[in-house]
Amino acid sequence: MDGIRDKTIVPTVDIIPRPEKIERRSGQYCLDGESEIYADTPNLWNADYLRNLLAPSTGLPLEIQSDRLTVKNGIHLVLNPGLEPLGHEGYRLEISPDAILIESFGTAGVFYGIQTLRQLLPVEIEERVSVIGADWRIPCLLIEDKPRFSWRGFMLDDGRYFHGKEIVYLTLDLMALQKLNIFHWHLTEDQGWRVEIKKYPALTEIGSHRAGTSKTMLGKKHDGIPHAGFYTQDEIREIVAYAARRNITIVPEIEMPGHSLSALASYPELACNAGLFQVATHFGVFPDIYCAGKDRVFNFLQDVLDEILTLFPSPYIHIGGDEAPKKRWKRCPDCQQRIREQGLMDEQALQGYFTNRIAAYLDSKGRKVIGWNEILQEGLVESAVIQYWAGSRQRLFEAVCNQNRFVVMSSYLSAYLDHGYNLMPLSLAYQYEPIPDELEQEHAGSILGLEFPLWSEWVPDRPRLDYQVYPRLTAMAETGWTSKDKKNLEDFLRRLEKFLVRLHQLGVGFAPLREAQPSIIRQWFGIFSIPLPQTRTAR
Ligand code: TNX
Repeated sequence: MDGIRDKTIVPTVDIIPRPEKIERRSGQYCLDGESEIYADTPNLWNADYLRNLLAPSTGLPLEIQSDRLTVKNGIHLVLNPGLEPLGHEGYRLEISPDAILIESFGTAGVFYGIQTLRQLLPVEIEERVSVIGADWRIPCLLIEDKPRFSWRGFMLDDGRYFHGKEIVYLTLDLMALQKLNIFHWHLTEDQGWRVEIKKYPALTEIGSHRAGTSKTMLGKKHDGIPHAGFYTQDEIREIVAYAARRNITIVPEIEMPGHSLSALASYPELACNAGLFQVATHFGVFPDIYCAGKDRVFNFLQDVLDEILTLFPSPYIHIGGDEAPKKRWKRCPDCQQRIREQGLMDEQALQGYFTNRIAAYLDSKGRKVIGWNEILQEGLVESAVIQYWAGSRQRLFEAVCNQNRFVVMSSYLSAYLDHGYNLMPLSLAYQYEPIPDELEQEHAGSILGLEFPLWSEWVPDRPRLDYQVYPRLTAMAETGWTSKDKKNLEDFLRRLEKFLVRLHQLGVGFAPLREAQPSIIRQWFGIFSIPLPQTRTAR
């Protein structure tokens, strides 16, 4: 029959990220026509999620029951205040021959228990059509699990290329599978503005289009193929809700003061010298940035952020801050006047003023600012979080130790998914340790976690995206969740084999292991090469 497959299914225990504690027991639970789901009221949405996950491939009714006592062969999803020590994301999963119990202190933990249960089932569970003759058996066991870090992030750069909502939804689904909980959404860039702002329609009418794309960093010539796209506010609201159901916070990034040519092309009066700006057609760092001397720039940014705040409930708002050349500010009378008025040392300090003014605004709205490590300057609001990517580690440690600042680690050399596998092979991705050795134990808690950015200069489409991200993100997800002493590369690679079959089943591509783990010679060679611009299909 069309769309139906015959399978013999064998249960194994290969979970990524590796759980804290697994205790195997004898026997098996069998998911069958009798099986029902019970959920307490806070977990009803988890019950729906579970049913949608299991019903298509199993073809089973899996009714959701509200009376726990009458549930047969049940999967129980419940809160248990006694599990507070595991935190709101930790969970307990007990599989016995006649019932499955997933319990947690919070609904997020129950959700993660479901993700673990999913990986205990054969990969055919991911089929979206009914698999005939399957035996949906799960080995009996007890798992107790909790994450190491509270910030387990992935960043998608939608500015350089607009990827579109299909990719975003899939990304959120795959993040959930890997127990990642922060989706950092880089929405504005020199090459494109990707979020509808009602008060400033030109941002998307003009700023979301570019005339073409140059395949070299310096190239002034481009391919003449227009590229465009943005998310409407309605789409964003749906995406944010979809993410929330998967325990994912979306942290939007509105870049400032640099990487902002698309905004200047739309509203040239935001630059130091109003001129004819164009949405960038090549990549790199551009001298034209928001003017720091004109108050209208701050009014504009506050208006934009006001709309962003209504769309994104995230406690954190990312304001970029990286790679802002000071060339224009040096010659701009308004910027120079601001420097004098404020008694600032130089243009570097002017960026500090810029950041602080925006950070104070967001702080007054009850949101925390996060920015790339360049925002770390004198007077930065206390609550601002630093995302470390490059630069002085000493400064970072001082901020942690003297100012009690929180940090998210995304070291350029070890966490960038846009880098080639020669430069960052899978084993290096797996071994990335976000708590630096130099940091005293008492400050380790200041590291909120880690994040893996996918900058997309060379990522124009889905096959390339899959290839860059997988399997490295899977390795990094284990670092975000699993305690350091439980991590083991060999064991991970063994579990990964099954995980890759699951990705394949989900229609997701990945770099084959021989490319993800290149020889030492190729790795050395990689140090001298930049990521290749051409697209390669993953499968
Ligand atoms: C640096 S990381 C950037 C990005 C580029 C990336 C390419 C950071 C804060 N800025 O604008 O896309 O390198 O790897």
